[in-house]
Amino acid sequence: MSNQQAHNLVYIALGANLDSPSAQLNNAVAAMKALSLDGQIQVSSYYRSVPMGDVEQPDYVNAVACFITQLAPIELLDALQQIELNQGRERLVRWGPRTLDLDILLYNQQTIELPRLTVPHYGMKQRSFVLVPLEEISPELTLPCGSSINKLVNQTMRDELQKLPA
Ligand code: A4P
Ligand code: MG
Repeated sequence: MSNQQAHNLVYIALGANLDSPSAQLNNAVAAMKALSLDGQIQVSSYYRSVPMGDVEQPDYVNAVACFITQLAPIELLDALQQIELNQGRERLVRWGPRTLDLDILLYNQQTIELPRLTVPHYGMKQRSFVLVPLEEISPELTLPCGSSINKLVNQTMRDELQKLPA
């Protein structure tokens, strides 16, 4: 264990668009429970979203999860990448289709700039499929930059997503 405080509140973006995406997210949530200090994990609804970017590919299922962990940031990244690999993730095309993508959105209120890890996640403030589920689980959240989540989310973003039945 590295020199981190024991209770770190983390937010993770989940995305999948191959091989039964909702089942991929269910499996990822189950796997992430092992990273949670108390075995608890809060998960948003699942949302269907149109692919961002120019690659022709199936629609995504996206969600956001939140839990408390003792893992340091790089340990958390390693653990999430292992879960991606366990679920058959292959890195073929940047922004291309994937069985599972797990991105660290927030780690406490820390700003992290490491070769392998940028937190807050660089794209999060532009992405409806991140902001809408994030607001669902943490409507009072403020980002390290000072923006509050409910000011970042607008109706156009909500309209871009289709909430899937639980
Ligand atoms: N990395 C740096 N910071 C982080 C972080 N905060 N969390 C590094 C996770 N990883 C981070 O990621 C590449 C490298 O980013 C990692 O090795 C890690 O060291 P990757 O998962 O291997 O590759 P990627 O996901 O293809 O690239 P990238 O840039 O993360 O893609 P995005 O931004 O995740 O976009 N459309 C919809 N509707 N929904 C989606 O979820 N996702 C993408 C991928 C494209 N279009 C989408 C969606
Ligand atoms: Mg990624």
